[in-house]
Amino acid sequence: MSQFAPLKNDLILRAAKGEKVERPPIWIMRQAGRYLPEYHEVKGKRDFFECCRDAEIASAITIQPVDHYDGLIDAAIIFSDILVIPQAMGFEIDMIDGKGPVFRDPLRSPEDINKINLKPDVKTCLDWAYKAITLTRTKLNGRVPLLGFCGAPWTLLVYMTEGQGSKMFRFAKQWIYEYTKEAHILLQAITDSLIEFLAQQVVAGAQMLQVFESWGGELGPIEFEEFCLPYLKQIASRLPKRLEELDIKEKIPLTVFAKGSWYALDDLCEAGYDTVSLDWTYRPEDAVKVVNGRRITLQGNLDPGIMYGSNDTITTKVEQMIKGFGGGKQNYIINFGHGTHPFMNPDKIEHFLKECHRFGLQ
Ligand code: 1CP
Repeated sequence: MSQFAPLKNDLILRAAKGEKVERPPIWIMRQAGRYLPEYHEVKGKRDFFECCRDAEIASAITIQPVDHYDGLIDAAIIFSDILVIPQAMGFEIDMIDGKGPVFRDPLRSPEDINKINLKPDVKTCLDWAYKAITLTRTKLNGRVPLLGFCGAPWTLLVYMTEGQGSKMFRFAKQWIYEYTKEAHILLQAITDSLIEFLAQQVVAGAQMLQVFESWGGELGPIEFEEFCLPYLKQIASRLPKRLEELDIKEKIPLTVFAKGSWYALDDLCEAGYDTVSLDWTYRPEDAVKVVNGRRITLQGNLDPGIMYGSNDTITTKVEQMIKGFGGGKQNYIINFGHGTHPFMNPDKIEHFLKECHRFGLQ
């Protein structure tokens, strides 16, 4: 018997598996975070990664949006970051207020690979992440499912080589175009670690998983096929085998979010994922056409910037979106096309969520 309480709301798991649902489930990328005053209260002056590593704090922050929007949100996502895999491989990262993550010693030439650990023991060195998941799932007490996640290999290669977010991707591009062989070695090593990391998150209690390829759109279609897709496919095909080895019996839905890679939607539908998450550059009707009856659930895709519009605008856009995805009673999960921003008004988000419920039930 499971150590956790039975789920009272399993809408998102049913939608991800392609079942008919009474309304489309909703969660929001970066739903825990800086736009919520209670986040700042709990975080205080503590370092970001210190909060992730403290199971009490991480679980409290994870549950904040579920409490704040009581009954309006259908999943929690563990408070952590995609950069914990680079940390496991030996990178030191500072989270700088107002700037984001900065790596102390990014990879600038193939020899630099020797400075990192390509085969970290992610079960041991990220044990804090699993403890946070187990505690959060216990505290959630079955209210909504808990999502785990990771960054995709190319996106993590970008951070490992650039050292931070980028506009020009000078170093990441040098890796793929000049140090191509070594870039593949790195991507493969990251992939191996990610599979174990995702599997251990499930062992700890994660009930659905998302892979964030946030920098996918920096590559053209041909490069996406070489540097993203094969690794995304490996994750989807090897993870279930690893979960089987770990004696996980239930099916764990897997989502891929490749921001900006609109050209890859057809390929992503064949990549082994249950759910494909879309940014706001897709017209929902067009995405549904590309899916063309395949057993894929789409997730997305409201421009988060719409939260800066009036409540009436939000209402109109929610209606358009849900209609565009065919009403949302099957194969659809509502989300933003990317994460919340720190400047957003929590009340606007509440209006968004309520309108999603209203139109989703129609
Ligand atoms: O509710 C949640 O979603 C919280 C969990 C979460 C997730 C899923 C956080 C907390 N980060 C992420 C994923 C993440 N981290 C991604 C993929 C999603 C996306 O594209 O946004 C990426 C690219 C990162 C890297 C990262 N971490 C950035 C972006 C840097 C850049 O390149 O511009 C930033 C700012 C962070 C820090 C971070 N992670 C999470 C939060 C709440 C914050 C802000 C930290 C703070 O100052 O309090």
